[in-house]
Amino acid sequence: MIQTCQTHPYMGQKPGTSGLRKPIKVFTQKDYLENFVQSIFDCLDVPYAATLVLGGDGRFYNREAIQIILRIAAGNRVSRVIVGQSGLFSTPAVSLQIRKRKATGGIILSASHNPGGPEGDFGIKFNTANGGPAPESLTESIYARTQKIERYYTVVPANHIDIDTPGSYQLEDTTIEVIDPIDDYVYLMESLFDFERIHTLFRNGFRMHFDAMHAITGPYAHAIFERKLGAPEDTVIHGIPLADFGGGHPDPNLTYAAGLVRQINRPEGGDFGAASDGDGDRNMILGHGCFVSPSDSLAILTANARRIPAYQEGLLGVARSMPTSRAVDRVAQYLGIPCYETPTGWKFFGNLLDAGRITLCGEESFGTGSDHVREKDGLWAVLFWLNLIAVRRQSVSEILKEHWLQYGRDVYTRHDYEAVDQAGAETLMAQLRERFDALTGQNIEGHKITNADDFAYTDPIDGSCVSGQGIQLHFNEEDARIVYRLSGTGTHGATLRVYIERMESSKKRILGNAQTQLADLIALADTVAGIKTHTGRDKPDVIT
Ligand code: G16
Repeated sequence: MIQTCQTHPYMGQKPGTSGLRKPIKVFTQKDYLENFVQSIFDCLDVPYAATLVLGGDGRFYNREAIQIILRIAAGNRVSRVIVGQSGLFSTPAVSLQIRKRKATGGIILSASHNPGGPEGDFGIKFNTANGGPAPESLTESIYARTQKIERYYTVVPANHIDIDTPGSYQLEDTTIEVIDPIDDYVYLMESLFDFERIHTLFRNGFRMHFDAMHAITGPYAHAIFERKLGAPEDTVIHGIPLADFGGGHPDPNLTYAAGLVRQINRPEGGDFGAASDGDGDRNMILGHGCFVSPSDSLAILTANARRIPAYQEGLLGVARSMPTSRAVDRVAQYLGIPCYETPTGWKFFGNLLDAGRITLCGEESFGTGSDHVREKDGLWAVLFWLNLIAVRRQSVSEILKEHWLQYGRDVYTRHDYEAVDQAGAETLMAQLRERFDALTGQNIEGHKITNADDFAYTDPIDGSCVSGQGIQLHFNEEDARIVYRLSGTGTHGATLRVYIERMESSKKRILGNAQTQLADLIALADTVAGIKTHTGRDKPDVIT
């Protein structure tokens, strides 16, 4: 039944920040998915000895893609494929299964927070045996392979495996095991956090709303918050995963989860709000009348880690991506633990976690995680906050305020200009790069640029280097920074991200609105880079 099919390379199958993401219409072209999957197998040492974990966030084309991948796996005589029931797995749950089963790796079908449905996006990424995203060296090899591919292996006839029923199936030499995608994950969470204490919190009337955004975390959230922790039945909203995410944009931020924000801010709206994204690795944390920026969240979790069962021995170290605010650096310094600054992309945390250099890590893009898996983990972050609230018996806003009063506040914002003209965005970046020397030492509108650079990183474990990871303007005299980057996850044109932060320690100003506090630097970011000129936009699409 194994058949060799001739094929031709597609240009541009280059993974970005997190796997290959393209509009669904690109992915469904003849042999497009087949080429990429075969290229993954061609880069595995011995594909026939492999055990793989396979699942996705349930978006449009997920089920068809699972069947195609199973046939290619069988065509390559892969030993075993573990599939989430109905083809579903959250990204952190895949990471957990790879580690638990000592698998060779896993294939995750998701375009994360990008919209789904027939007009939306699809994505695929490969995770390695540590459970984490493939490093750059491997994604480059997979890409190189896609550019030369001439054949792939599959099985005919195209029999469908019953992925809706847990059990063991055989496709040629390949054993396919369909498993419940939730149980092991819930068990892991129970081992990390004080569920009894959180249960008591809910029993005493604590009100929470979790917005699953019609994406993958719905079933996990019902199981954990409502069934395990005793939260009322309406705690999880938009809890049914839909192929088009209900027409929404499953990105847990103030713009795309605005309904949740309004809900929590109503007089009787509840004490705590949280949301996760398409594949369950991102999180947004809200208190009544307050938003916790992901950068502050990482700093607060770090400062309070010893209050949580899994981290009561303390942390080995922490890491943040470059554009994430420096709030966690201040906590790490106070605790006397190392703090690493990595490029954007969870894959850069993998070596530090594996080497035991860090325990927690996080990014401004709503990602937070720890060494319990090798992916960021949305529900983990929500449970951490719940455990913390239960221990400290304080509201989210009280915890946030106390944190700022102790450490100072890195007032922070990110402005996104989405789907702008690619050439214009690249020109903006190129012109900034050419002017580093001229900008350094300049005083513009009362702000002195102490130095300008393009972030480069050498991995302290394997010595691998990457450069061109984002332009930083440092204003050391006012402890401020502006960062410009082009996103590596968009699928239309370019997305320019501008990150702006300044340390504020004056008690009078510490609680102010970030957009107001940073208005001068926001204007300066445009003056220096010519954002309006190059993008043709006079305001950002998303402000975080
Ligand atoms: C991915 C990566 C993250 C990254 C984020 C945004 O997240 O895993 O590490 O911070 O994209 O990247 P960019 O700024 O390049 O768009 P996800 O949740 O989309 O997989």
